[in-house]
Amino acid sequence: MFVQTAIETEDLHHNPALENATDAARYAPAAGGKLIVLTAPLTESIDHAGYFIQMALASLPQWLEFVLDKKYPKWREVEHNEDGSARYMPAGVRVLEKSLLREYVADEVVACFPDDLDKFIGPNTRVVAVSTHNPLGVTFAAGVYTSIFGSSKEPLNSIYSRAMFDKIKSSPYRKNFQVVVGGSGGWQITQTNTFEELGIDCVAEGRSESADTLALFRKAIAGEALPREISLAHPTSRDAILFPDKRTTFGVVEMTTGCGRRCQFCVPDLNPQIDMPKARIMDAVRANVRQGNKVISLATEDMFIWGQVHTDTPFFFPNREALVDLYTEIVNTPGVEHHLLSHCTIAPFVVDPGLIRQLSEVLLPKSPIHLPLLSTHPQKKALVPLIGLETGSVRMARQIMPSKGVPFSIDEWPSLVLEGLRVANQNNWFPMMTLMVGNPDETDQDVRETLDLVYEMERRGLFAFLVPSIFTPLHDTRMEHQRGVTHTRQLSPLQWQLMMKCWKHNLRPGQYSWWGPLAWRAGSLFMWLYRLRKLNGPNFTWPLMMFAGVAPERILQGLGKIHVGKPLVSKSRRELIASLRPNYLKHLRADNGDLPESSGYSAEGLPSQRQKHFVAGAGSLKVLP
Ligand code: B12
Ligand code: SF4
Repeated sequence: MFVQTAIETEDLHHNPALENATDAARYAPAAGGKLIVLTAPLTESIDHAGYFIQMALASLPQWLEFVLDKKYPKWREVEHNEDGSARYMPAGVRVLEKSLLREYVADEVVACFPDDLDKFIGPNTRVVAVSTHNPLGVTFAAGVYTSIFGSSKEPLNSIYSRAMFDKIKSSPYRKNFQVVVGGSGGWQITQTNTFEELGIDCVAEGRSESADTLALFRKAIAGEALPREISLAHPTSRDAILFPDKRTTFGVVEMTTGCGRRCQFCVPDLNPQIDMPKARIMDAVRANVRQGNKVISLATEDMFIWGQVHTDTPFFFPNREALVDLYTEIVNTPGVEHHLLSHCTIAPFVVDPGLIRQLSEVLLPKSPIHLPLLSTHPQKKALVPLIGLETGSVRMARQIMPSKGVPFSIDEWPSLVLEGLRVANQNNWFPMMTLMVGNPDETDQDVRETLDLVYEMERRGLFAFLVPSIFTPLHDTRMEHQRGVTHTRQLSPLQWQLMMKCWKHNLRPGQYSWWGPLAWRAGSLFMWLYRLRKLNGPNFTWPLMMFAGVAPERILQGLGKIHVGKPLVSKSRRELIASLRPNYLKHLRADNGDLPESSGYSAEGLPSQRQKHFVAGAGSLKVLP
């Protein structure tokens, strides 16, 4: 269907902006451009070198771009289809594209990289829709590192996003189209009120499947004024979720929405808890592979709820058979060479270590991540899911994430983390765990307790990449109006120590040579002398000295400069299970052991478990009578 637009194309030829336009802009796209042009920042679209490069782009300031250039000289090289459109795009763009194709013909909609916008924006263009994850870098674990490293507070991702918006804003056809921004980072525009500066007409919050989205685009195409902000409804059923049949960045395919653990600071948890049908996940996997993707990653807040949403069993008791079946089929799909994990939670590692063991067997061979000093896998492969640790303080955990550890009580949080990590490490899972520093109401004692947990991990030889970030109140969350630390200069000595201790801990798997850590530490001392001491203030000094290893930590503690975590006594898995509500015991797998003797459950499992079958291939779970 070609849509008749309210603004006539002739207007454009009188556009004074064209008189001063660059050559590229003066030569309008041959067919007058596309009606709807979709794009995303380059730094969010690249499908290169795995997740970590994008996470670095979200965290490093511009002056450190040379580090990435050196390590990944080709990171900016993207692949195109024959017509110049993008061969891959973030999953958000692809779902929006699929949604629009319900109403518009393929020739009216294009998804392209920012550098190619001039090829597609023309006199016929009525909407430029941008999908973004983190356009201004004001989210957690992003702004913080750029402010530690100084000069510009903006991470690279923000620099590239701004360049994209400038390009759209300066298009000679700008008067004829409206700019709509959506995706999980749209709120950053609203919160910083950068509509004018970035040339944005409307920020749309929510899902593109919704009828509201189609109505919004109709309005934009008709040239009607758009609201500054609009909410788009989230589908409430799995069948209403759309799956792209085009290639996505990193082969991202949605696995679940929502979570259910109700952490106060969490955005995705506000969405309905939905697990996607297996058949549709597999279609999207195969579509990615057909179009040249060798990597697949299932996007989720907690992979362990899949297969257990709205069943008779609470979602926090993972459905082992369903999960193993799904992942087995994905990694065995011809063409899938690698698989990357996204997010999960720690409690399932304690609930069902057998599941972790089985998943390791399936997933490790296809993991692109190698950790030679940590992994016991013959090829030194490792699995690195993202898990929220957030705090080691039970007081703080009760306040901000009371259900994070269900079925266990949040009072057991430190034990749960230590025990979960033990199971994870044993199976070659070395998670990336996020910590929140500077929560509203956080006391020195809370930070000390988090340090105690980090030191205890070290004492037990456990490993996770620890990624501390400064508390960021995200829009619409239950903590939206709370304020914590907003600047690195406001961090207390203990909060700085926690940040630097985490990074010191993270150096462990990188210690391939005697000189590596030495060079890193000498470099950090140099940076401190050169610029960081002025930038981050006096509270940063001793934590940095600790990080650089100028003296043993015990000595720094003796001088009263740092807190060396005290040993923790934690509960074993058996003890944790003994602390569960009796009615939860029936959901535990007896083959993991550790069930209370008084429960009378045998190693064959419980009657209820033996009756539960996963109907493979049907994409649904059935409890047979
Ligand atoms: C996979 C993933 C990643 C991957 C890949 C990202 C990529 N470029 O493809 C990696 C690991 C690289 C990554 C990195 C980061 N991520 Co991330 N990531 C995710 C995850 C798990 C899935 C994203 C996804 O593809 N979802 C599926 C698609 C379909 O959903 P969607 O993008 O939201 O799109 C829907 C709607 O938003 C809407 N929509 C999207 N675009 C548009 C556009 C318009 C115009 C309209 C109308 C609608 C619309 O329609 C779509 C569906 O209908 C989400 C959590 C989640 N479940 O969403 C976190 C999440 C988006 N990430 C988050 C964060 C913080 C980051 C990092 C900053 C972390 C860090 N410090 O390194 C970086 C930033 C990277 C960067 N380049 O700047 C946060 C975002 C918080 C925020 N902005 O408020 C989330 C929500 C995780 C969380 N629990 O908080 N991430
Ligand atoms: S466990 Fe993670 S995804 Fe779930 S509510 Fe908490 S922060 Fe959100």
